[in-house]
Amino acid sequence: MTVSKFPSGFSWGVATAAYQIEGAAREDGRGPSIWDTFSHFPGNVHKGHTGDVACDHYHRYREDIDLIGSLGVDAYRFSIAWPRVQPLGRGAWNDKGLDFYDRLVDRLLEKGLRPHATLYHWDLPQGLQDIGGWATRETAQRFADYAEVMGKRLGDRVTAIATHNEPWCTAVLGHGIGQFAPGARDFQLAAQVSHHLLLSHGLAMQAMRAAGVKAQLGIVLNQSSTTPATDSQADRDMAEREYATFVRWFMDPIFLKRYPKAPGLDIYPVVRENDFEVIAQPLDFLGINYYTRIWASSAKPPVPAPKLMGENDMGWEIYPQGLTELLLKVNADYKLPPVYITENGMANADVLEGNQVNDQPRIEYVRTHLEALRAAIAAGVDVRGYFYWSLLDNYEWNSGYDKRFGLVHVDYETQKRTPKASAHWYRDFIAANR
Ligand code: IFM
Repeated sequence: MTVSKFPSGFSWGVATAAYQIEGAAREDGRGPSIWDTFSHFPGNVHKGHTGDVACDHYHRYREDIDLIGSLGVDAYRFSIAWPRVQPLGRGAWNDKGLDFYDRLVDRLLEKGLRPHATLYHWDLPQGLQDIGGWATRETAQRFADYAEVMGKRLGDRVTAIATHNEPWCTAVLGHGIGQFAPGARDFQLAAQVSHHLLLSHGLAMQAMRAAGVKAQLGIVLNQSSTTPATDSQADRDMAEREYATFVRWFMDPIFLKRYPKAPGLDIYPVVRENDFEVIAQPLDFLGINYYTRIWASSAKPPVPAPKLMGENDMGWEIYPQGLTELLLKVNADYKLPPVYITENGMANADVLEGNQVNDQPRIEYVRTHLEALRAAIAAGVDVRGYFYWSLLDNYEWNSGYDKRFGLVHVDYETQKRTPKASAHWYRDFIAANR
């Protein structure tokens, strides 16, 4: 162990999301989401995989929570499937869906685990998509209504509620390049969607505060440090632009009441008077998801990133010091609330051999990122917790089930869970660093 102890009270967790693990897609009154529609459309997802069954967590949540307990963590981050609790995204609520999250939260509390809920991890009710989805402002109000109901229902028992997970993905991957649901390809639309997501975040924060929700309230953003490939003006401009569209695009409205400017950045949404006042609600916490850095090369063909520490099974460069660089930069640029690292993890080409998975690359990934995190904390960034992504191997969106991020291996034929070497390592690391 080369990392010295983390601050007292530091929270250790694992994270998941509803569509990636729950399955039971058509059970107990759950409505369809845009991911059901998207994943069933031929050609959208690797091998045509869908989240219909996933890890069958909806039926196995009790055993899965036991598994979480066995990892020695104190917190669990999960998301609520909006169409499970409100099948059309407006109008009637589904008691069976609401009961599921009640039982999940109660079971976590019984096991001494702090629940961290996320309201939106990409599974918009298809009923809302059919009347415009995130392209319309009205969806922001529907989201605030949903947040208020869930906040009242769970807010006295969960530690934290995040409005959105990674709105950049919803906007850009979902509406700019069509890689994610709903599969639109229009960057002007993606900008407008990002604005409606931010607005929905602000309205949801207001609604939950007005309802007296006791949980910590915040948002989860995916962020990266950015490195220009060379010292050329073109590469430096590109790095500035990429950082602006990835990180500042969401941070500036929330903390500074404006969209960022950067060289060559010329697509902006329509913003109405007072929108930034709504968006810039005070946060109890900021969740940051960090996986890799952005390498900015304007050359054609681009200068490749050096990838000195290799890459993960998604092809993403492993660059732990980017986590330190990022945290120090955002801490200097904004007046941050307490931060949680709400996701960090590695897809690895794991092999199950003799009931064991010896995933040494994942252990090295986590170890080096925790060193980088420790360095940021030592330099003054107020980070309160770390969640490994993910508890289980699961449905990796358009990559289907072939990419494995879990600390726990899942055999999708039998649903057998097998903790990997990294799960044992994480448990020992936490025990040594509490
Ligand atoms: O699996 C995803 C998760 O849903 C959101 N953050 C990144 C993870 C790995 O790609």
